[in-house]
Amino acid sequence: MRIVLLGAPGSGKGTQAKLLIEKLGIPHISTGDLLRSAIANETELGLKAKEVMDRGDLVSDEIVLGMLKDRVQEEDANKGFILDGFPRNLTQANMLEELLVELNMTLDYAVLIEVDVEEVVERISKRAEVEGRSDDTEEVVRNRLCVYEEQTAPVAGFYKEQGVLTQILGTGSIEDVQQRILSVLRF
Ligand code: B4P
Repeated sequence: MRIVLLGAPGSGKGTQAKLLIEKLGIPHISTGDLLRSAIANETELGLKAKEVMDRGDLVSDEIVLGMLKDRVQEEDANKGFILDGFPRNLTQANMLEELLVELNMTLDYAVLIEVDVEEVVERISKRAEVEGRSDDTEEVVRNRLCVYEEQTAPVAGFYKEQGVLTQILGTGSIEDVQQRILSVLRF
């Protein structure tokens, strides 16, 4: 099964994906995690990405696609994967479509997790206290939300046209949201 998780920063994509891997037995591929690991390892790519991420902007499509292309071809992704944080704009959505055709794969679900802005800001402020991520300050989060509205929200329309979009209410407990997602997946 191949799933794309969509939603604003802080909507719970990463949180839900980590729970889904246990149920579905497929890997969680987060472009945010791949980028943060490149930063931690101080690779050339990581150094380029850090400045962009610290502003809350999107890293270049080519860099992210390059990382993703390698990751989806690893053995553990043979039976499927949960993509979290990609595609982030319509260019990336088209890139993913071309990549899947090239690899003879199809996408089964695009799950959009919907949470309102103020809740998202509150959740990320809490995370900032615990994890201290440099892009979790209120000012950067507000920019990430603008980038989301302008560039990422239209991706839901792209998948709606393809007939694979499912919208899920992302408020309530983490377990409630998980149950809502599981109730729409056929596995
Ligand atoms: P991401 O790593 O994708 O970060 P995110 O949008 O904040 O989502 P995340 O998965 O971490 O948080 P979640 O909603 O699960 O991106 C970071 C940056 O990387 C981007 O700004 C960009 O610069 C770059 N990037 C990544 N992908 C890219 C791409 N494809 N192209 C270009 N650039 C890219 O959770 C947030 C918090 O909410 C957590 O603390 C969690 O505990 C809490 N939470 C979750 N569910 C909850 C619930 N039901 N109730 C209460 N709290 C909840």
